[in-house]
This record gives sequence, C-alpha cells and structure tokens, in this order.
Amino acid sequence: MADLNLQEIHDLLVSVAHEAGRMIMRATPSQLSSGTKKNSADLVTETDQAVEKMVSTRLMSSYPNFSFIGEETYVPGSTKLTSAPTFIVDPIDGTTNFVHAFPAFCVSLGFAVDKIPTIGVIYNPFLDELYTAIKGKGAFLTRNGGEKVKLPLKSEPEPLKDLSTCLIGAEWGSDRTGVNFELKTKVFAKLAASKENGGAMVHSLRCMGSAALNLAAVATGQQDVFWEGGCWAWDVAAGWCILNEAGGIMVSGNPGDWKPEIDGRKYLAVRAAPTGQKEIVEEFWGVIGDGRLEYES
Ligand code: LIP
Repeated sequence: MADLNLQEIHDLLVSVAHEAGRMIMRATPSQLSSGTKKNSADLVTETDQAVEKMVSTRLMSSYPNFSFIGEETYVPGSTKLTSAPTFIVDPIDGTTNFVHAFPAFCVSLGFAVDKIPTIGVIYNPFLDELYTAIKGKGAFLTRNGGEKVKLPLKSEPEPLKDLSTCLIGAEWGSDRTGVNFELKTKVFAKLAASKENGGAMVHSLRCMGSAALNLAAVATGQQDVFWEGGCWAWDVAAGWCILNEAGGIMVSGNPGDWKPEIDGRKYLAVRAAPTGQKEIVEEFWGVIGDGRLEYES
C-alpha cells in the first residue's frame, strides 16, 4: 500500500462520482424504464449499466493494473475479491428508490487493498450529498458543494446505552423466501416490540433501500445501527471505510464474528460512541438468538 497515492485515487473517485451523479439525474424520472434481475424486487435500469460502463472505463484507464468489481458486470462464481487493489462499485445503490424517484439513491465507489476498505466515496446526486473517506484520514460529508464537515456530525457522540435508545436501519432486501426471510421478520418484530411483549422497543426501524446510504447514516450518527443480510460487497465497501473513519464499527450480521469479510453479505454497523458499541453488538446478536442468516459469498 506504501506506494499507492490514496489521495489521488480518492480525488479521481470524487470526480467520477460527480459525473455519475449527472448521468443519474439526467435520467430521473422521465426517461426511466426498469427491468428485473432475479425477481420482481431486484431491479436494474439502463442507467445502472451506463453509469457502471462510464465508471469502469474512467477508473481502469487511470489504473489498468487494479482489479474492478461492479454490480452490473459481476459474474457469480468467477468474480472474486482478492488482496489486489480493487475498485468495488455500485453504479446506483438504491435502484428501487431511483425507479420510484424516492430520493435515497447514490453511486457507491469503494477501493480495497488487502481486502480492507481503504477509500470510500458515496454520492447522492438528488440531495447533492457527498460522503468521503480515506483510511487513516477521517470521514467527511460535503452538502450542496459547500462546506466539508467531519463525521460523525456530533463532535462528541453520546454513549450508546441499549437498543431501546436506538434508531435502526434494516432492509428486507430482494430475497423474500426461506430461512433468511423468516429470520428478518422475527428480528424486525423483536426489535420493534414493547418490553412487555418481549421486544427491545427500539426508537424505530428505517428501511432506506440503500446499504451504502444506511452506512453513511450510521457514520453521520443519524442512525445508531444498521443490520442487513443479502447485500453485496459493492453495496458496503465504500460505506464501510466511511463508517470506520467516522469511529463506527462493522461486525457480522450473524452472532459471534467480530471481523467480517467485505464480501461476507451479512453486516451489522454501529455508530461512533465513547462507550457501548460492544454492548449494542451483543444485545443485537442476542435478538438474533439461535437464528443465522444464510447467504453465500
Ligand atoms: C440494494 C441494497 C439494499 C438492499 C436491496 C438492494 P441495489 O442494492 O443496497 O440494501 O436491501 O435489496 O440490493 O440493488 O439498489 O444496488
């Protein structure tokens, strides 16, 4: 990593994110038509594909020796994350929101070295919100092209007490069958239920529809926790770096694993706090109980 110019790579990613944002906004919402991938809730548009083409062309012409993993060109079974410097890209995270013109979609540009999230750039063009981080250099939010604010937004975040004080991001995802769907339904109900009914009585649950923006929200401190199984490396790589640089932690969405892989597909993120991160993870894992998310990497 010593000979990589991370600032230069970051600056290119920011420039590419803005170009992607312009392409995405030009397509919203009048010329939009979508198709489906594995089922009716797994959407793709021509814009997803065109943005990925632009992103991969720009990144690979500047860094031809790096690897590239993108949602729309991923080949199951043969595209693998290795230790090589790798761009991990979702051209539009939150495609369903994009199709509905619901303003929570973004381009998510991650860069990993040795499988460690090293640079993250997430841009929501609808709100003109840019989240950025380089490993070891802090995380930032730039709104409306204006001032660059350091994350988390609260310079002294409050301690985390327990789940009953938390706003939680969680997603249904597009797989709606079998053990994973059953476990998500059970966990959502347990998180929401009152203490009298055996629940955690969290402040509330949010389904934002974009893992990248969920991680950005945990990095800012607007959400305390985010839990999802089923999303992919390109949904989380950029957000993971931003989260870590903002003082948050990422562990597995299944109990017991404190050091998950980027492409592990089961994630639990907790915001920055002077105390209580570990306890919140353990309380959340307790809500999952004996169940396990089963998604293949
Ligand atoms: C989306 C994820 C989201 C998940 C959706 C979908 P896409 O990514 O970020 O967290 O719940 O099912 O996978 O498909 O919009 O890039």
